[in-house]
Order: sequence, then C-alpha cells, then structure tokens
Amino acid sequence: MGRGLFILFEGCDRSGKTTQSTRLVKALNDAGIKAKLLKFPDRTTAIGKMIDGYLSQKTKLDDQAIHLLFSANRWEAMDQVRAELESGTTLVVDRYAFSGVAFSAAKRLDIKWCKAPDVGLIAPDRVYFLDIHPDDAAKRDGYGEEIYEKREMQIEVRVKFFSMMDSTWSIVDALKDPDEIHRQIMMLTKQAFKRHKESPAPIA
Ligand code: DGP
Ligand code: NA
Ligand code: NA
Repeated sequence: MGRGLFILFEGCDRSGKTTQSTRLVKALNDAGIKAKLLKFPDRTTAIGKMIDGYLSQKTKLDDQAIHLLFSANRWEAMDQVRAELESGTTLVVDRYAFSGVAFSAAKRLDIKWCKAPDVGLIAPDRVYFLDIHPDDAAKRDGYGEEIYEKREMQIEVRVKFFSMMDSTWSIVDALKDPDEIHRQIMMLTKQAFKRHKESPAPIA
C-alpha cells in the first residue's frame, strides 16, 4: 500500500471549506479509502488556545507574534502528518501555510518574511481553492465574529491567495450549489489518486 495523499482546502472566510472538507472525508471513507480531516489552526493545543484567544478578540498580539504562532501550530502537527501519510491515510486539511502567508501579507508584512517560518513543512499534493468574493461571504451566517472577517482584509487575502497559485491548485466556485461543489471535488480527487498511482511521488 502506498502513502496517503495530502489534499488541502484553502479560501477566504465563510467559503465553505469546513463543509466540503468534511464531506470529502466521509465520501472517501464510504468508498473504503482511509482518510482523516485535519484543521489549522488546531485550537485544541496550548499554542492553538493562544491563537483562539487572538482570533476571538479576547487577547491582543502583535502581527509578527501571531504569525509565528500559526506557523508553530502547523509544525507541532508535522510528526502526526508524516506518520499518517506514511501509514497510507489520506489527509484532508482545512487551511495550511497558504493561509499563513495570505493573512499576514494582507496586513502588509513582507511576503518573504511571512513564508520563511513555514519552509520545510510537508507540502500538499493538491490544493482546492474555494473561491468566493468577500461581499458574498459577508452574507453568510456568523460572518464578522472573528478578527479577520472584515471586507478590506478579506479582499486583500483573496489577492494574496491568487498570487501563490500554481499547477497543484484548482479553483472551485464556492457560490455553486454545495452538492455540485462536492461532485467537482470528488472528480478532482479521483484524478489526484489516479495520477499518484501512475507516477507515485514521495512525501515532499
Ligand atoms: P478558521 O478556523 O479556518 O475559520 O480560521 C480562523 C481565522 O484564522 C481565519 O480568519 C483565517 C485565519 N488564519 C488561518 N490560518 C492562519 C495563519 O496561518 N495565519 C494567519 N495570520 N491567519 C490565519
Ligand atoms: Na473563519
Ligand atoms: Na483554520
């Protein structure tokens, strides 16, 4: 049995990543494929609790300090990520280092500085970008509760995401019907498995 795939969902806030990543894991499990959902930030760890305090606006942290905490929150999961992938479990991940760069660079932090702490993290095989215009996201339930859910910020974050895309990314229209989005994601995922079977790539 080969390694699992690392499938990443990225997008602006309220783009439906959590819904779609959860559905993908369930569909893979139903098809007999070992798959697990991971979410960053993982708010359950000691570092994650500091991040949660910041996001929910209970505590203040400077932009550089919170940037490094988000990165540390990914690093502290790397042993688990590697072990799962090696054991053949596919990981479906809700946000990762691209969010790390997009959100901090949107605050005008130097992009090279933003990328540095995440260098060496295990790279995703495929990235699904759930694309929604921030004005549409703002109409969704719960929008505006957390620190970054503001129009100017989200517009800038979206621009930063677009600047980082390469051939491993697929853009998915997040305004479409959720069932249709799920079908598109299943198709992309089947292609990813097929491609990996034909030319297996090591964990990178
Ligand atoms: P979520 O739990 O996926 O809704 O993410 C919470 C918020 O944190 C959301 O506005 C996106 C932002 N975020 C996620 N990862 C990072 C990161 O690594 N750095 C920064 N600055 N923000 C992040
Ligand atoms: Na959010
Ligand atoms: Na997250």
